[in-house]
Amino acid sequence: MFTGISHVSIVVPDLDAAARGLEQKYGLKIGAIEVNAEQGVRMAYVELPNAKIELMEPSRADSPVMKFLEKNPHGGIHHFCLGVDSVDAVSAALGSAGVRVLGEGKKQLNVHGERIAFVHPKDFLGALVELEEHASKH
Ligand code: CMX
Repeated sequence: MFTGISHVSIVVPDLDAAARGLEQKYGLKIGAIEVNAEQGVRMAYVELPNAKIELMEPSRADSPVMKFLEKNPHGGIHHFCLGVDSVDAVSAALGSAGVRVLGEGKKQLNVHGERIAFVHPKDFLGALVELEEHASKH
């Protein structure tokens, strides 16, 4: 069902400044900046050998991550992401166990076109969890 940890996602108020800081202070290489218009985020990844760090800032004023930034003006960890073999199958199994998968089954895609869904934070120990569909972990 779960294929591994894909990434940890941090919402930041200024993506370019965050990327510069991680490069200068930690030597972490930031990949290309991309926009997921549907999710309302401008984003980039740090690729590590076993997982990624995702950096996101709102790409529009009504972005869902704007609410997070209003509560956490300096940014912070927004969610972590588990790889799954099938978003539909895992969502159905979790639903049967009483776990709320957000979005009412509406198809959502990450910036790479992979299926994603989010688990209600109150149903995972207070942490927002993204499910991301891919055959093998990356
Ligand atoms: N951490 C903990 N709790 C959170 C949270 C977070 N990051 N974000 C929201 N919540 C809480 C809310 O406070 C709310 O709690 P209550 O039920 O107690 O009020 C609950 O979770 C549901 O949140 P909501 O905003 O009411 O619900 P929505 O269904 O409208 O949206 C969510 C939920 C989390 C999907 C949305 O707010 C969000 O963050 N969307 C962006 C998702 C994202 O990161 N997309 C990027 C994909 C990048 C890519 O790979 O391309």
